[in-house]
Amino acid sequence: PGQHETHDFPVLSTGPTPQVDRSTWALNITDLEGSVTRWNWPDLMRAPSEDFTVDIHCVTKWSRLDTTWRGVRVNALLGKLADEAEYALIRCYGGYTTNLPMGDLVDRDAWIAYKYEGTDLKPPHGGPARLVVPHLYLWKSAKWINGIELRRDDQPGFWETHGYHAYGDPWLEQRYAGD
Ligand SMILES: Nc1nc2c(c(=O)[nH]1)N[C@H]1C(S)=C(S)[C@@H](COP(=O)(O)O)O[C@H]1N2
Ligand SMILES: [Mo]
Repeated sequence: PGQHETHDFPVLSTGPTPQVDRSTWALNITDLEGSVTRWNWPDLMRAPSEDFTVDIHCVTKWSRLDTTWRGVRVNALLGKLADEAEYALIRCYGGYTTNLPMGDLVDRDAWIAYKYEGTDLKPPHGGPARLVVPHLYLWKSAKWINGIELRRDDQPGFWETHGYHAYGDPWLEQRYAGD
């Protein structure tokens, strides 16, 4: 509801595009005790990956249908760690953050994507790797992801502290806090 289809792929970033090299790329998973499990690029490449086709919905009212990606399911990375946490705070190169309930990362479709339409994900769209969570507004799909912090509480991220909805279900038009 409230969306229109676009055939472009607009770039929406709050700051400059970080230049992240695969040789130094890392994804740090922090558990409730503060222990960090670090995934580097070869680790990510060894994880089970899959091609997927999804519709994406930006809160600025464009939707793009049938986008094709390749990536690793978040639940394949988190494993049992997910059981102990209620929420996740996602951290990115460049400082962007966003929050999600843990169930949305591990019981629904959510991937760390590194290919888009058959080629390496370009830096403006989040390369080397970004989160893709198609059932929520696209601001939850953090570009240049480098951390998943497991939490007991729901800590608002960047847009969530600037008036956007804590959850962001596009089917319910949860655009802004209070929607
Ligand atoms: N790190 C980071 N991730 C981000 C953003 C950002 O500014 N920084 N913008 C979000 C928003 S508001 C949208 S709509 C999508 C846009 O993704 P795109 O630029 O690939 O279209 O990325 C999301 N992920
Ligand atoms: Mo957005």
